[in-house]
Amino acid sequence: MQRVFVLTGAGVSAESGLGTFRDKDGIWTKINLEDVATPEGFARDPAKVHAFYNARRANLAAAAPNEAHRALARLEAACADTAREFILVTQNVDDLHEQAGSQNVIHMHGELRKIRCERCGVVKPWVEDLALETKCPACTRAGHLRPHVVWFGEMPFEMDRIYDELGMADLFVSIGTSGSVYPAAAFVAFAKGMGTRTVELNLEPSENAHVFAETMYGPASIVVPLFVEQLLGGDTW
Ligand code: BV8
Repeated sequence: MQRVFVLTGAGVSAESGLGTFRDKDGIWTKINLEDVATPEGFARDPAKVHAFYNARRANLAAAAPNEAHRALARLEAACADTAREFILVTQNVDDLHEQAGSQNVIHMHGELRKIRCERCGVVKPWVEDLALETKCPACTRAGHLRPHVVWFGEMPFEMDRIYDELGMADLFVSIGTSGSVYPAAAFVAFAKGMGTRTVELNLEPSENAHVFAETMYGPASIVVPLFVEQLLGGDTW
């Protein structure tokens, strides 16, 4: 096995204290995603959207990577040591993978700790609160800054590169995602169609659990290190 492709979702950061979206008490059970995760919602009430992401930025400041994030960083290092390719595509906007040491990461839904100016196009790291009157650090105009995240109805980032990598992978591992948001939810069927080994690691079966050749259920901080140790100790490594 030469090329590993890992997809993660909110479940990988759940034990770090960041909320998931569709579980019981999930984020979308408390706030209407149309109001805070769509361009229309932002146009309608930008202050509400800024408050939503300011609260999540504050949560992230208090969060730390868990054993699942660390196990994925170990897997990436083991690939580098054995001339294997590794890519981590995450739906998450937190930077816990990077904090744990992951390097080759694509944030297909953007990043909570970055902002984008819709007037001048600049993208900048940002950890404080954001408000309508915040001035762009580049063009200095206020009223045009938004979180650098992908809302519903917007095109996820780096899709061409993602499909290239997916087409070349011989192992596809999906971790901590309900398989309910597209196009990420379609990756496993694409990988399976390419003859790739497909593995789901999740707390419970996702919406597309039936597509995976192999599954392991339990908290990510348990099943991800276990899977990585089995992989690195196995005869295909
Ligand atoms: C687009 C923003 C097109 C940042 C998010 C078919 C094809 C293409 C599109 C669509 C389609 N059908 C519908 C669509 C539209 C839409 C969509 O998929 N809607 C869904 C609801 C049906 N998709 C889009 O709009 C996408 N854009 O397709 O554009 C286009 C084409 C041309 C031109 C322009 C546009 C954009 C989708 C991105 C939206 N942005 N986030 C933010 O605020 O975070 S999505 C949001 O959901 C988050 O990013 C989140 O990561 C993502 C997926 O959720 P999960 O990560 O899976 O989280 P969830 O809570 O659902 O599940 C958690 C899982 O973890 C559970 O399974 C649970 O069991 C498990 N778990 C819990 N605890 C643990 C655990 N596992 C392990 N250990 C634990 N401890």
